[in-house]
Amino acid sequence: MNRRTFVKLVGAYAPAFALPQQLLANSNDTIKPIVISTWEPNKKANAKAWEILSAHGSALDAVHQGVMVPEADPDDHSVGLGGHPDRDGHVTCDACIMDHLANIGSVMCLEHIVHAVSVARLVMEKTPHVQLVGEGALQFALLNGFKKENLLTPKSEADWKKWLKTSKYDPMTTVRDIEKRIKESHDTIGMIALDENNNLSGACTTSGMAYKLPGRVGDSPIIGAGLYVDNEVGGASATGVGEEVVRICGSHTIVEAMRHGKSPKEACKLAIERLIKIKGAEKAKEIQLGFIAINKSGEIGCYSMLPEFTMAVHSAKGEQIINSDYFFESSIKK
Ligand code: SD4
Repeated sequence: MNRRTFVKLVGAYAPAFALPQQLLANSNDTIKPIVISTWEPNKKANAKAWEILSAHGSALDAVHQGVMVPEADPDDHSVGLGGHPDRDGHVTCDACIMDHLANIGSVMCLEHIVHAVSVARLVMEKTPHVQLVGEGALQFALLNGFKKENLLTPKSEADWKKWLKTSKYDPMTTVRDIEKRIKESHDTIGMIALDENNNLSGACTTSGMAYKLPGRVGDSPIIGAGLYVDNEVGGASATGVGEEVVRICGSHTIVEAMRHGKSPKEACKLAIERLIKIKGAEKAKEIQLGFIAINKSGEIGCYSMLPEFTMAVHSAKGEQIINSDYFFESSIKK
């Protein structure tokens, strides 16, 4: 069985089977339309995006509707409804969206609204601004017909009350939880799609790091950090400890590396290496970061600091899961 047949079989018959990245990344075996997302469980979001792409829809509509799937899922404790709250028990969401014309919109620290990405799209399409935060973002959403809801579910509230007993904020606790969570639910979603008209768009949405300080904003709603798309080059998105993604303008760095000839995977690796250079290996190997990228030809790639990161892909070949290559073998202190 050659590689092409194997990939096709996996796509058609074994959706949960994870492929090593070298089987797909950096290959010339590209295909459009295509959608990629951070983390295996977001294959459900990809499936929604694929419905739109395969019905001749736009990449923008595909990423918008795709990321709404985990936003509405109460069992996803990193996004929208059911997200883990800040240290005071408030679920505050960050989201952004970017299209092929470099139109952008984002909301930060938005409470009470399930679909933060839809508010971000409205910021992009209906205001002269690109970012709204906190109370202002909420007022804008309510004025535009969004419903005020309680995003703290009994499960996320119970987890928070358990955390309150120690009240110790450790971003890597959140990241360690990822390993557990991805087996059972989902995680922060960054999604990029390339449609049949050769246009790229991306979206990213999260409830951020669990038990963060009130008012904390991560990388996910920051254009250039959690997400960046350049329709001439490609797009990238990030997950992991947001402070570190912001430090290196992660997604923009990756797109610029692709502009200068790197493959998507090489570009993701370059961003990881840049952070290691800044932080030093000892500190860097305590931080989980994962990047996904796609170029204009539909070539895809991903790379992470530590093991366990996955990328979900959906195209006419079906659904594929790619186990990301990573820089440090294993470093998380359990
Ligand atoms: C943040 N990058 O708020 C997000 C968290 C995340 O998987 O990606 N979690 O920092």
